[in-house]
Amino acid sequence: TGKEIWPRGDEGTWKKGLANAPPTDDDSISNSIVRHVQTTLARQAYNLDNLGAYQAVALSVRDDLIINWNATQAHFTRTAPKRAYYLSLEFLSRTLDNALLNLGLRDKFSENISKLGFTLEDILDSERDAGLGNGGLGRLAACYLDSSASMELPVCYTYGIFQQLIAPDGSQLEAPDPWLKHSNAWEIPRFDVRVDVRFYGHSEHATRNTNNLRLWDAQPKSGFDLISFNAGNYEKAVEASNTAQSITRVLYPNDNHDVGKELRLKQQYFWTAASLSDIMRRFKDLGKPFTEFPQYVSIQLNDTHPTLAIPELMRILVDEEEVEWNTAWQIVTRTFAYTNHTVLPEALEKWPIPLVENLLPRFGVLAHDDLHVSFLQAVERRFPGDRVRLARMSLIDESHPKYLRMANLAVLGSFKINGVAELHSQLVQTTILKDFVDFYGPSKFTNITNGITPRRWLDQCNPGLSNLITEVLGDKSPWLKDLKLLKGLLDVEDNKAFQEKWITVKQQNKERLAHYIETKTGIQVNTQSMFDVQVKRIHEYKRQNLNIMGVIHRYLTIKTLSPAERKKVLPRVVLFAGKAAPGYYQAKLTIRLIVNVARVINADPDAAGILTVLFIPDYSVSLAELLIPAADISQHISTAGTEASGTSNMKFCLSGGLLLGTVDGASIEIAEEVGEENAFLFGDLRYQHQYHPIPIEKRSPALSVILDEISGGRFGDGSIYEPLLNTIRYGDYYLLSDDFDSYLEAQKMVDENYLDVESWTKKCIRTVANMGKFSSDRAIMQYAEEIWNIEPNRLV
Ligand code: GL9
Repeated sequence: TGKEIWPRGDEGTWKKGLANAPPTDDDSISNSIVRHVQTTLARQAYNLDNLGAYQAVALSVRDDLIINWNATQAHFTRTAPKRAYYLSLEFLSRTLDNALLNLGLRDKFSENISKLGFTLEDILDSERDAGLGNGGLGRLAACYLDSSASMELPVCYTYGIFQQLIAPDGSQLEAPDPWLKHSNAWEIPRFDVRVDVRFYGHSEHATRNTNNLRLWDAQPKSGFDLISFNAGNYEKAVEASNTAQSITRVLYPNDNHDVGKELRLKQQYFWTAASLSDIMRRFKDLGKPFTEFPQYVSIQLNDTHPTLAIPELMRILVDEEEVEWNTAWQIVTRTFAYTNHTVLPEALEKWPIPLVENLLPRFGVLAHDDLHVSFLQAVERRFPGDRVRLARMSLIDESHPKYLRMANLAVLGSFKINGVAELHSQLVQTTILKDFVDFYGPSKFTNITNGITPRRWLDQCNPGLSNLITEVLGDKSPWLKDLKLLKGLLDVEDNKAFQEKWITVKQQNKERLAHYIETKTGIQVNTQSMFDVQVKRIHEYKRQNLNIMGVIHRYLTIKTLSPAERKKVLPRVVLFAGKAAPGYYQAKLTIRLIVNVARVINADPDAAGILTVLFIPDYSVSLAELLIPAADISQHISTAGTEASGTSNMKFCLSGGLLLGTVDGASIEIAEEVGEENAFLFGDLRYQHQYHPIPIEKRSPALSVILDEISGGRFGDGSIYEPLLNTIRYGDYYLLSDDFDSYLEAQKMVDENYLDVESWTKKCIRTVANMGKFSSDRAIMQYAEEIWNIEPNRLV
C-alpha cells in the first residue's frame, strides 16, 4: 500500500534498537525474567512468590510474542491481504503454556525458571483461566485463534464464568470469578484505539505468525462528572462511569439458552459496534472504494450473538458514508457469514422489538421497516399467497410483543451459513432453516465440522503421549501441524513394547489426576480402575441423568453379588464435572443427585475399591487439561439430534480415551474415522419427540426400579428429586426411557472389552491414529478456502 513503515527519525537508530534479540538463549531468558521482577514489577527477589514469578515469566514471554506480533502486523500492512474477522462473544483459554510451546521455548524457560528457584509447573498453575465463555462455543473460538493466521476477536468481561462451589447438601453455589484481579500480562491496553458506541438517544517451531485477540472494555465518554463532584454529590459524579463499565462487567452464564435481558443486548451491540468500527478504520486506511469492502474483509458470526453487526454495517455505510441503500446491502451480504451452533429452540435468540427500538432506535427502522418489508416482498414473489411460509420466514415474530428473530436476520445478511458437524448441518437445513434453503437454494448452506487444536489438546495437556508419538513419528513439529500424519502409528499398533509404553502413559495420567482429586477432595481413587468421565455443562439434553441412573444400576447390581463375586468385578471410577446455569433448576437438581449418590456409594464398604463416583467442582479449561488425558472412556450421550457437534469428544479420543456415545453431533464422524468397532455408539435418531402415554414401568422396567429407589430415599430425602424424576416418568422429552436399556448394553460392551488389555490398547492406538480430521487446522483452512476466500500469508 506504500504505507510508511518508518514514520520519523533516523532509520538506522530504529533498526538497531529493534534488532535487539528477544530472550531465547539461556542467559538472556533468566536476565529478562529478573529484569521484569526488578523493574516492571518493582519487587525484591527475596520475597518473590509464585504469582510474582509467574508475572515476570509471562512478561518475558510476552516480549517475545510482541516482537513476532509486530512483525506479523507490519507484514500484513505491507501486503494488504484480505482479512477474516471472527466475531465472538465468548472465549475460553489459558495462555502461558500455550505461548511457550508455540514459541518452542518451553524447555529453555523451564531450565531458567529452575535456576531462579521456581518450577515451571507452579508457575503455570498461577495463571487464571480466561473463563470468558460458557462451554464448547467459547473454547472453539480459542482453538480457531490458535489455528488461524488472521483473526481478531472482540470480547472483554471483567467477570468471566462464575466459580462453582458445592454446598454441604450437594447443591451448586456460585461465586464471582474476578479473572482480572491481578493485572494480566496478556492484555495490552490500546489507548489509541477508542471508538464511540452510542445507545439510546436517537511460533512456535515453524511459524512466526502471531495473532491477537481484541478485547473491548466499556468506558464512558466523559467519565467523571466534575460539576456533581464539586457540588459534593460523589455518587452522581461516577454514575455515568459505573453505567458504562457495567456493560462489560459480567458474562451471561447460560449455555444453549436465550434469556433476553437488556444488558445482554447492550453487550452484543457494544462488542459488535466496537469491532466494526475498528474494521472500518483499517479498511479506510487502504484507500479503496466501499464496493471493494468484501474483497478485503470477511466477518464470521460465531452464532447469532454478534448479528447486530449486520444492521450496524448498514448504518455505517448508509448514514455515515452515504452509500446508496441497495449498494450498501450488496456490500453487507458479501461480507458476513454465519455459523449456527445449535438447533435447540430455547437457544434461538429473539429480541423484543420495543427493547430494540428503545436502545437502538435506528435499528428498529432498519430491521423492522426497510429490510423486513423488502424481504417479505421477495418471498411473496417467489411463493405467492403462502402466508404461513411468510410468517415463518419473517424477521419479525408477530406475537405480543413482537420479536426480532436473530437467526433469520443472520441468514438474510450472510452469503454462507454453516453448521458444525454433518448431522447438525443437515438438521439445520431440514428443520430450523428449511424455508431459507427452499428460498435461496442449497448452495448458500454448508457444513464445517468443528476441530480442536492438537497443540493444546495433545502436546500441552498430554506430554507423555505426545512424546511417545514423537518417538514413533520422528520430529514433532510435522505431525503437530499435519495431524493426518498420526496414521503412522498404525505401523506399530502390534508392537508389544510400544503397547506397554502406551499403557504406562495412560497410567501416569491417571495417577496425576488421582493426586489432584486427593488434594482437592480428600478422596482416594483406585488408579487400577477404568476411568469413566463425563465433563460438560450440566443440561437435560446432555443427559448426565442417564449416566447417574446407569451408575445406580451398577451399584444395585454390585449389592446383589456375594463377596467372592465382587472380587471379580472390574473396578470403575466414574467422574462428573460441569457447571449448571444459576437459573436452571433441573440442572442444579442433577448436580445434587450426583453428589448425594456419590456419597452413598463411596461410603458403602460393599462398593469399596470397585465403584467410586465423584463430582469434581469448578470445571474449567485447566481441569479439562488434567481430566481428559486420564480417561479410558468418555461419555457423550445427548439425546440424538440435540448436540450440534461436541468438541470434548474429539479431545478425549485424541488422548486415547474411547468414546461411549449416542449417534449425535461429531461423534458419528469420529466413529466413522476411527472405525465403528473402536467406539461404543448406541441408540438411534428419532426425529419426533413424542409424549409417552405408556407408563414408565412398561417403557423401561430397569429405569423404573431406579427412579423408585431414589424416591424411596436410598440417596437421601427422595422428595427433593421428585421434580427431576417426574420429567422422566411423564413426558420424558429427552428420551431417557427409550435409551436406557441400550445404554446399559453399551456399558456392558465397554466392560467386556476392557478386560482384554491388548485388544483395548489397540483400539486406543487406532483411535488416536485416525483422529487427524478433527484438527482445528483442517477446520480453519476450510473456513479460509470455502467461505472467507483468504490464503495463508506467511511471515518469513
Ligand atoms: C455449542 C454446541 O452445543 C456444541 O455441540 C458445539 O460443539 C459448540 C461449538 O460449535 O457449540 N452451541 C452452544 O450454544 N454451546 C455449545 O457448546 N454453548 C456454549 O458454549 C454457549
